[in-house]
Amino acid sequence: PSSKPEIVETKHLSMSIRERFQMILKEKKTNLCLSADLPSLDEIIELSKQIGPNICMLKIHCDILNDFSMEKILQLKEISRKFNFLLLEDRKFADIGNTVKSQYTKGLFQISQWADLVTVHILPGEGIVEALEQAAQSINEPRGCLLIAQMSSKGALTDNEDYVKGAVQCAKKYSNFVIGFISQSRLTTDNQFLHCTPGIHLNNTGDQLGQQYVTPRQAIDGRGADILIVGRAILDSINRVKTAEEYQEEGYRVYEQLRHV
Ligand code: UP6
Repeated sequence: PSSKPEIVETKHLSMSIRERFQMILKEKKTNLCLSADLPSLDEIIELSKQIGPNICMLKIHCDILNDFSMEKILQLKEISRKFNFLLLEDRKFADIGNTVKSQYTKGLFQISQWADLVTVHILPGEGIVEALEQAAQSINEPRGCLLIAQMSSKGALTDNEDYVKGAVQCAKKYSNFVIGFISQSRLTTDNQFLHCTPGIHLNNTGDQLGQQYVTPRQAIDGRGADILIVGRAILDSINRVKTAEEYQEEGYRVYEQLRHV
């Protein structure tokens, strides 16, 4: 590796994840998160080199990969530093504090070693966030999480006022570690929390398994999204880079208009 990524990395180490996210949004003019739901980490690595300039974040599911290795994931981490995007492991933690602590730091994936951010269900109560924050303190790099307050899928049981209120309360209490939400609506006027919204597609309204899509404009305008999480709309397109550019341009234009950045 050249010395350039090292310089970038040092700069990032002194910033919180929240500060880094805001800086990336403004500097790169993108609020696009690619959901790289592909079976091969090699393919994700190649794609991330091409799409790196267009995204603010890359989201993966490490447990769907057929070629996971720490060596490869650290390579992806290096690419994320070079192209200046965040790495989100969409682990959707959902267990008691003591268990998630191990799931976060141990096992084959050692998620805490490489993921800037992870997704967390609030279902078990705030102990889950407390445990992850505690575990993250053993890593000497900034770490954070996104609380799953609402889901995009049909019939989601998160569609409940008390549930969402609980998520917002928890985010405020642990605001050093919780930098935002996975959401389908604007949950708080406190703009330090980023609203990240999956279920985005310009051409489809859903899939056969309950996924529901809205357009980038509908997500940002109607649903209060700051960050657009886009998977198959890009992955299944004929030219992934060109499609990513389209979602970046459309997404950031609407975001600038509506959030006055
Ligand atoms: N995701 C959702 N909805 C949620 C939370 N997470 O779709 O409420 C995740 C999925 C997938 C991605 O696990 O990785 O976002 C959406 O992919 P798609 O754009 O291909 O539908």
